[in-house]
Amino acid sequence: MSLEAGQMKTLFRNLVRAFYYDQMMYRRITTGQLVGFYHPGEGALAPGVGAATFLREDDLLNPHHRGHGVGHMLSKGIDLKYYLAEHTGKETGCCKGRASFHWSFPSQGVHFASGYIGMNHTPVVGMGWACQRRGRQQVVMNCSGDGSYGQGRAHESMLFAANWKLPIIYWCENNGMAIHSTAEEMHPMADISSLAAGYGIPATIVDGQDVFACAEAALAVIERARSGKGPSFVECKVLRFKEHDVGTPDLAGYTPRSEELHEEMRKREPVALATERVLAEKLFTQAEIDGIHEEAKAEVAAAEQFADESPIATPSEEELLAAVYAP
Ligand SMILES: Cc1ncc(C[n+]2csc(CCOP(=O)(O)OP(=O)(O)O)c2C)c(N)n1
Repeated sequence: MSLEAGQMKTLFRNLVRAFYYDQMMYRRITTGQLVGFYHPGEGALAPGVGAATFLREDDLLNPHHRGHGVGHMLSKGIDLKYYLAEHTGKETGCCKGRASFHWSFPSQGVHFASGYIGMNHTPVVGMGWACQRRGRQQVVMNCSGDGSYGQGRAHESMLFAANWKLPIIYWCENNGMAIHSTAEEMHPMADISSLAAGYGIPATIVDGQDVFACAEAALAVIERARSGKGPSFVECKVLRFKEHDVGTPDLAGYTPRSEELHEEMRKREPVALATERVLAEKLFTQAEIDGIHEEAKAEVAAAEQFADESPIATPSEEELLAAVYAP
């Protein structure tokens, strides 16, 4: 499905916006200005932007945790200042500053976040079933990493989705790593998408560094899900340029990969690749591209100002205790 000029322009803008959000989050976690931890998204933001830019507002989305879903969520039209406020422990956050990196924007189709890898694969079945029963042609974009497909629930989920022809897109952002373990160590097949064949789910593999390729794949599977043909699987082969996360004390800063390898990977930086393409196709002039960067920086600065000027979250003792479950 080839993209129109307007669609490519929107994707380019969203990718640049995601880039500056990610840079800001990384700066803040390394300077003590973000609650919890951060999984750097640098180099890996194109799949999220491609997956979410052409979703409808009433479609359901599970963002992947890499880059804390910033590319996914802003592309779906979510105002990330409420997410940044959450992540800085402020009362104005999307969960009133109680949830650190866990997002929730139910009115825009983003219902939950979990620290439990692969947990998403279970609720998406119920979400897909609800969408099917409502009959409004909504789809469920279920994004997660290669690591999540080691969970048994991923397989149960695909089985249900295939049997019931649910409108679920299994969107795998495969960076070949899960913390320090390689996908090669954890999966017998090089392509995670080969798992989908066992359930009769059609699968596509795309270059996860190329935001346009990701979006073309997304448009095709969104259309398939909307028209009642059932689930699809898209595997984006993507790169992780940095450590797994920053902020978890026993992991912080460590990566088993060399800096030389990261440098080699950076030759396939997605904003640079997209810039080459939009210039080659004369979609934007260099001056317009510079303007897009300035707008994105200003958007991020305004989000930071909002978060920083918001009051700190102050849950009462009763509220805190009400959230404790003890069997
Ligand atoms: C059930 C569970 N096991 C282990 C972890 C610890 N953990 C956090 S992120 C992660 C790796 C996830 O890898 P992947 O899904 O491939 O995404 P990536 O971080 O590589 O983008 C793991 C194992 C967890 N959060 N939940």
